[in-house]
Amino acid sequence: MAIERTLSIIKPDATEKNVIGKIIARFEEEGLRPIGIRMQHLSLSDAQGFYAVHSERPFFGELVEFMTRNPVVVMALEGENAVAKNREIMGATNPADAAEGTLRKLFASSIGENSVHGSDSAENAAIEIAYFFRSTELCPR
Ligand code: IDP
Ligand code: MG
Repeated sequence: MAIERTLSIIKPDATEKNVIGKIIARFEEEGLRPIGIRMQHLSLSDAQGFYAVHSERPFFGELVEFMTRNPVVVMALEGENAVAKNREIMGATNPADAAEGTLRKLFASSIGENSVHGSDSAENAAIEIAYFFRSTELCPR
């Protein structure tokens, strides 16, 4: 297994529930280290740009509205197999399908308001990390 990086976002439903610390602690416990972290209230264009790949989907408007409703926490996580590990910790997109103990099972309320984002490949992780962080804002160990 290789040391990878992935982009994590703690979404507005989770910052509203005041569980930022619980989510970050879970990543740390599972061996993922935050190497860049910022709280940010996304603008409409920030959210539209980040989710551009979903722009033709019927839920796009709802998704952008949700993601701009309140601040998020954007994080670059580093660790062994970080992309797959983060997806495993997050659980399935729909919390109804998410495994016990996953972040989405614990905190998410619906398929849309599902508490966390995680990159789906190392290639997309690099693109997504660069969307939110300059290289000088990352502090790898
Ligand atoms: P993922 O976050 O598990 O990778 P994607 O299919 O990439 O899931 O969808 C991106 C985000 O769009 C989801 O996390 C969720 O917030 C939202 N989303 C996905 N499907 C639906 C839906 O059917 N209704 C409303 N929102 C959705
Ligand atoms: Mg996705």
